Amino acid sequence: MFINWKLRELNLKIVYYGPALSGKTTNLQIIHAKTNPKLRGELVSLKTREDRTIFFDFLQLELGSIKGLKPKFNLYTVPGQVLYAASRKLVLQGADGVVFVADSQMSRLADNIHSFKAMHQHMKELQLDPREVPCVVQFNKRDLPDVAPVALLQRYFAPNGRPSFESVATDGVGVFDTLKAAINQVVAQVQQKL
Ligand SMILES: Nc1nc2c(ncn2[C@@H]2O[C@H](COP(=O)(O)OP(=O)(O)OP(=O)(O)O)[C@@H](O)[C@H]2O)c(=O)[nH]1
Ligand SMILES: [Mg+2]
Repeated sequence: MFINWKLRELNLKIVYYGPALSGKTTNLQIIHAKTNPKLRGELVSLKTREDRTIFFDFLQLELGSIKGLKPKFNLYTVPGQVLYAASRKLVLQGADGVVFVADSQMSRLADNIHSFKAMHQHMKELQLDPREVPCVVQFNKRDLPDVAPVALLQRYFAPNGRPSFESVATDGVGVFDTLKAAINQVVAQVQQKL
C-alpha cells in the first residue's frame, strides 16, 4: 500500500501468481478488454516472442473511493516459467493481495502444488505474512478434459473457506468474480489499517 497524500491516491497491489501457462496473463487481458477505458490504463506486457510472460504484466484500475482517497488497483502477473523465479519474487514484493491461478488439469496438479508452496516461501522471504495477505484462488481451464474435481483442488489450495472460483479465462468466465473477491478482501483489510 502506498498513499500519495498530495493527490489523495491510494495505490494497492494485487498479484496474479501461479504455475506456467495457468492463465494469469489471460485474466489481465480479459479485464483490460472488458473494463471501461475510463477506469483502466493500458495493459503493459513484457513477454517473449511466444507470448510467455518474461517479467510481468501490469494493468491499473481506478475504482470508487476509500475514506476520501482514490484507490488505484495495480494488477500484476508473475512469469510462471521455472526459469524466472527471481522475477516472481520481485513482482510479489509489497503485494496487498494475491490471486493464485491454478491450472485445473489433473496432469498439472503437482505443478500447482509446487507453485503454491513457492509463493508462500517467497512471501515469507519478503516479510509478507501468508496468514495476513488476502488470497483468492482461481481454478482455471475448467473447459478442458481431465480436470481435477473442485473439491480436491479446494482441499489443496482453498482450505478453511478461502474464496475460490472456477473459470475459463479465455472465455471470460469467472475472471471478474475472482477479481471482485480479491478487491473486496484487499479493501476490507485496508479499511482496517487506515
Ligand atoms: N482451454 C483453455 N485455455 C486457456 C484458459 N486460460 C488460458 N488458456 C490458454 O493457456 C495458454 C497460457 O495462457 P497465459 O494466460 O499466457 O498463461 P500464463 O499463466 O500467463 O503463462 P506464463 O506467463 O508463462 O506464466 C494460452 O494459450 C491461453 O489461451 C482456459 O480457461 N481454457
Ligand atoms: Mg503470463
